[in-house]
Amino acid sequence: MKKAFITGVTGQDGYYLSKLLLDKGYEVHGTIRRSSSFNTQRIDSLISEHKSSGKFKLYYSDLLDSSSINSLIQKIVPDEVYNLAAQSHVAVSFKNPHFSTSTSTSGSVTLLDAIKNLDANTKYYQASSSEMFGGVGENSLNENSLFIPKSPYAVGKLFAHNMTKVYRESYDIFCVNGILFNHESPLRGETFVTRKISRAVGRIYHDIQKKLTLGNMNAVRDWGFAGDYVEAMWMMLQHDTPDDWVVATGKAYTVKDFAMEAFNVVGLNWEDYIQTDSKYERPNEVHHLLGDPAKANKELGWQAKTSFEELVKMMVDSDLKLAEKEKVLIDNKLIKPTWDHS
Ligand code: NAP
Ligand code: F7E
Repeated sequence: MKKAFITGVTGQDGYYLSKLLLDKGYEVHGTIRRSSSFNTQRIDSLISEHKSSGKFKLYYSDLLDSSSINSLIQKIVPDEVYNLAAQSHVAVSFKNPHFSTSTSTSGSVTLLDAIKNLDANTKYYQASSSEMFGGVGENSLNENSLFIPKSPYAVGKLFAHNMTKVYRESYDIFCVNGILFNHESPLRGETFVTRKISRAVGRIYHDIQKKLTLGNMNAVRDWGFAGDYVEAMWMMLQHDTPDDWVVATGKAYTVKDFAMEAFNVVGLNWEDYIQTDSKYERPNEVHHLLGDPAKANKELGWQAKTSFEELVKMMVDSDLKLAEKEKVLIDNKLIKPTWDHS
C-alpha cells in the first residue's frame, strides 16, 4: 500500500487530493495546524469515513516547525509527498509578507532536505503557481514563459519552485513543480473572488445580503475545477521522469464574466447588486493569467473536464443550499448575518 504525506491537508486541494488518493487505496498522512477554533471542516467527512480503516492519519505540525516535519517524514517514510501548505491569499501576502514567504521558502527546503536525508526514493510534489508569471501581457503562458512575480506570495512560490529544481538536478530526487492556474470549487476559501461571488449570490437570492463589493473586476483568470487539478498532481508523480508542468484550462474570463455567469444561475442581473471599492485592489495587480496546458495534455494525458459554466453553477448551487440553511438560523435568531467575508 502506497503512503502519501500531505501538508496543507485542511485546505481546498487537501480535501480533493486526500479523497483521490484514499479512493486509489493510499494510506494518507496529513499535517494540520493547531488552531483556537476547529479547522478540519473540509476533511471531516473523510475523517469519519476512514476512522475504522485507519488509512487517514492526521498530525499536528506546521511547515515552519522543521523538527516536527523531519520526524514525521522519518517515521512515515512516505512514497509521495505533496507540499500544499501555504498562506495562499495573494492580497493577504502583502499584509503578512514574512509569514507568507517563509511558509513557502523555509517549508519547501525543510521537506526537500528531509526527503534527501531519507534516501528512500520518496517523490515530491511542489504546489507552484501561475502567480509566479506576474500576468504581464495577454499571451498564454507555458513552462518556458518568464516568471515576473508581483507579490510576496509569488516570490515565496518562485523560491520553492527553483529549490525543487535544484534538488532534482543536484541529488537526483524525483521532485516536480505543478504550475497550477486558479482552481476553484464549493470548498474554495470564502475570500477568493470566485467563492466570494458564489457565496454572495446564494445570500442575495435568500435575502440575507443586499450588495456584493469587489475590487478589480477587469482582472482576467484561467479558472478550472480543483477536483480536476488534483488528478494532474498525482499524474505528475506517476510520470516516468520528473519535470514541471502547467495545469490550466486554456480559457480566460474576467472577474466580471464570473459574476455575470453566477448571477445568471439564479436569474438575477449582476449590475443590480455589485459595487466596487478600491480597498479590494492589490498594491501590485496581476492583470491577466491564461495558461497553455499542452504539455500536461500530451505528456500526462491530463485534460480539464469541467467547463467554466459548469464550475460556476456547481459553486452557486452549493452556496444556495448553504444560504438556505443560514436563512433558517438567522430567522430563528440563532446566528447573526455576517456577509463581509473579505
Ligand atoms: P488553501 O485552501 O488556502 O489551503 C492552504 C493549506 O495550507 C491549509 O491547509 C492551511 O492550513 C495550510 N497552511 C498554511 N500555512 C501553513 C503553515 N505554515 N504550515 C502548515 N500548513 C499551513 O489553498 P489551496 O487552494 O488548497 O491551494 C493548495 C496549494 O496550492 C497552496 O500552496 C496554494 O498556494 C497553491 N496553489 C493554489 C492555487 C489555487 O488556485 N487554489 C493555484 C496555484 C497554486 P489552515 O487550514 O490551518 O489554514
Ligand atoms: O483573485 C480580483 C483580484 O484572490 C483573483 C490563489 O489561489 O490563484 C489565487 O490567487 C482576481 C485578482 O485569486 C476581488 O484582484 C477583484 O486579480 O481569487 P483571487 P488570485 O489572486 O488569482 C493563484 C493561482 C494562487 O496561486 C493563489 O494561491 O480577482 N478581485 N475583486 C478580487 N479578489 C478578491 N480576493 N476579492 C475581491 O473582492
